[in-house]
Amino acid sequence: MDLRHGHDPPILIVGCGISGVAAAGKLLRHGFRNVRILEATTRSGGRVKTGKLGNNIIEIGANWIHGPSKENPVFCLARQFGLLEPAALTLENQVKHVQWNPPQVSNWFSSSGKRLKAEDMYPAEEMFAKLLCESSQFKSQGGEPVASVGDFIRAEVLKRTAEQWRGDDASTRSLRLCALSNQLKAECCVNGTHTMYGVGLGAFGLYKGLPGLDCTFPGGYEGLVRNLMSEFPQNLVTYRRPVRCIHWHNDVGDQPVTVECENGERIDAKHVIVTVPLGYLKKHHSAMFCPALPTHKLHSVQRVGFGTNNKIFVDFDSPWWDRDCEIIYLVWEDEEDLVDQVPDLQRFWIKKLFGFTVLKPTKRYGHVLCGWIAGHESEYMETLTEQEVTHSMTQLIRRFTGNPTITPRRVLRTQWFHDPWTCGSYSYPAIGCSAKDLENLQEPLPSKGAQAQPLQVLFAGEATHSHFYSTVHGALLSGWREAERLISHYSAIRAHKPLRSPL
Ligand code: 6YU
Repeated sequence: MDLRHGHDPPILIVGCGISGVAAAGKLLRHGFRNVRILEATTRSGGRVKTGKLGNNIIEIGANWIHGPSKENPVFCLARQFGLLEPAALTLENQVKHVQWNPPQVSNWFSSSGKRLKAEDMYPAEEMFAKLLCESSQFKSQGGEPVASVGDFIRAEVLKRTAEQWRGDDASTRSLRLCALSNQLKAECCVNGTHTMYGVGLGAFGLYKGLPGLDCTFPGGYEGLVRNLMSEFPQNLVTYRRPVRCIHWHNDVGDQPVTVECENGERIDAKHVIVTVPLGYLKKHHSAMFCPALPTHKLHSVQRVGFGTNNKIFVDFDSPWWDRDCEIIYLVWEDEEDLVDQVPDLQRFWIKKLFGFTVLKPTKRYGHVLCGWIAGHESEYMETLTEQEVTHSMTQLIRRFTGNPTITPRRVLRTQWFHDPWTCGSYSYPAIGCSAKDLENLQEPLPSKGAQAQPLQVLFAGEATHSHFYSTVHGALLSGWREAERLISHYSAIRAHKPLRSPL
């Protein structure tokens, strides 16, 4: 696009996560030069955040490329930048259809300190995977039998276990039911929800999985951000510059949008792309937009869910799990009732931790497990001291293994709910939300009614993607989408008349 000097519209991007970086990159590639990112923190990447545990790289935020195959732009870019291991690049890896529950080598332990046989638990795992798959078939068509995925699973489990597990002995049957509660808690982590009883059955199928066996970045996910930003001009991003309020105009006039920062600075722009997380928007929308968001958009901000999923890394001198183990499940023997929430946060928060993934390869990581915990229990965990979390993890592992001597070397937990610029982990389709809500979240301001939409405020970020919400590729595509919206806007204008004023 030929945007002559002085005719280049000032574009501000709020937030330097992957969606902000993607939007800026595309605009720059199309000749826009007057682009600036305002970022609240001291770093780029947002929820793509790589950290260290001792000498090891760990992911504080996003872990995997979900569905690494040719349709996934994160995979394509990572391949292009040379950030992946050969195994992830094979065609075989890219065609595997595994949804988000790849069959993994699992070790199972119970709350009375027993090692459970994986083959005894397999019927529970299989039933759960089938029910999840069925839950995603409703696709917001209305007339769902029950409101939530949790309710659907519970009702079906009651029916199916009565038939399918009739011949099994009572204790195996009871353990399998408890294992189903464990799977519900694991699914809370996948969805970033407090409870699967809050995930809408109609909307659950809006999420689209891509083929390919999930893979990681051996050098850290942040390598993707660094590569994407490598061609950015210096000073494109202003760090430590939180935006307090966006003053926009509910008409089609040509006045600038004024962005007011926390430090009092006011910056005029022709267009503002807002990429702050939905959790942040839920909490701060009333201060952040003047005039306020239109009602339909605000209702969608409130209806789409945004929950918490945290990790607790635990480092050991030696493993207490099998050599080939990829995932460890912890089954509480008093949870036959398909529960995924605890009655008393203070006393029982740790029961929400469903288990651990084993960081591989061992040669690189040593013996490090990553525990997963979602929901209000996870948010409560964030308020405890590191010593308290370490103590609870030690007690938990000793109890489930029956080995009172196991002692972690180091523990590190994430705190996404108390991160003031994120306020949780990622979005999910809550009860009552539909495809229309995701559409509303991506709608620019002023709303469609205006004949010639001036595109004052645009919205990107993972929660605005219609079917890849909650992922890095969804966030990236949403940034490209909003950049393209502006690119086509100017292509259309230029087809009619040359650009005059920068504002
Ligand atoms: C993925 C994965 N993954 C684990 C954990 C987390 C997330 N995700 P950003 O927040 O990045 O950027 C916004 C910026 O705005 C930020 O820098 C702020 O500082 C800034 N800001 C805020 N307020 C501001 C202000 N006022 N002024 C200026 N700046 C401001 N995704 O693909 N693989 O393995 C995981 C995981 C613990 C926390 C993840 C994963 C989610 C991604 O990290 C996330 O979507 C993107 O990074 C967001 O980028 P962004 O640019 O939008 O925002 C039905 C069904 C569904 C099933 N879902 C299946 C998929 C499950 C997802 N799985 C996730 C799992 C893990 C483990």
